[in-house]
Amino acid sequence: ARLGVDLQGAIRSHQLHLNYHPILSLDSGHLEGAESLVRWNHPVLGGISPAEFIPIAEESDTIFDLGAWVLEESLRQMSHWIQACKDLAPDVISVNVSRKQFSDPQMIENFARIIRESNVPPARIQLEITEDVGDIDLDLVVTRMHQLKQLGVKIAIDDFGTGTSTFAAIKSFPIDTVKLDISLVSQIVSSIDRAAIVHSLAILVRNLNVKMVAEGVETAQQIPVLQELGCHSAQGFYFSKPLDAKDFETQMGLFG
Ligand code: G
Ligand code: G
Ligand code: MN
Ligand code: NA
Repeated sequence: ARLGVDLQGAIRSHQLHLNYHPILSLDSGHLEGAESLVRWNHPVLGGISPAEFIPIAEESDTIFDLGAWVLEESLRQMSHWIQACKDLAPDVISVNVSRKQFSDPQMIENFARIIRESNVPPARIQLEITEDVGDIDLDLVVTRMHQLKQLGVKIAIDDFGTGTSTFAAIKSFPIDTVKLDISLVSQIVSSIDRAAIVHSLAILVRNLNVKMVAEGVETAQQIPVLQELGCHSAQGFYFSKPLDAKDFETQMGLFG
């Protein structure tokens, strides 16, 4: 509860910042995207992981304000990169959206305003949502996803292939991208069964004309296997850790 109270203040007093994780073409190395990841530097407790504070924010409506802040800040950064770096900017900024945010009656109104005021072309914005919507009504999520699509943004399914609802998600959601979960990617080299699952998912995804991105690539050996399985985009510690904006600019060569 204490962290929940601190979090409201953290948003107001600039204790939050974003890191960016590069999404790369496995074939050309081209910078296809940047996933923004929130970080909290607590004045007393130090760095707190989003794995810890996002669930706390989700227990109250704090996630609504946090989600709005993350979207605004991601788009402010992306707008800067587009203007300052031109062709060297990432193609897409990918922003995590908590399933709980879908229960916010103002969600679409707020997202529409933030996107409009950002000056980032909506086609260069991707919203990531996990395939399991939990206790949020599936019909509500589907309706809101269609409303988001009408704003012109891309939708990605995060943690794809792990949940209990992989097929429901791919069938019901208007998706552009699936992000293959790290738990599948980590085992494709060692487990024939896992590779077979990824292969099947890849066929399904390709037939639906959906882009597949591998998450959590950690070794060089995984790359040819992913390409063989039909996955041509990836992110992971093998390429880079999530970076703050300055390091992202330097390491991704955004200024040439
Ligand atoms: O970046 P890291 O591995 O510490 O992230 C841990 C978890 O927190 C991941 O599940 C990630 O999706 C989630 N996360 C990170 N940033 C955000 C954010 O801005 N919004 C939401 N909803 N989740 C985030
Ligand atoms: O749930 P989501 O996919 O949004 O989680 C993103 C988190 O996954 C990021 O916080 C990032 O730190 C973590 N991540 C990204 N690539 C790797 C990787 O190669 N290995 C591990 N262990 N974690 C990763
Ligand atoms: Mn994600
Ligand atoms: Na994931």
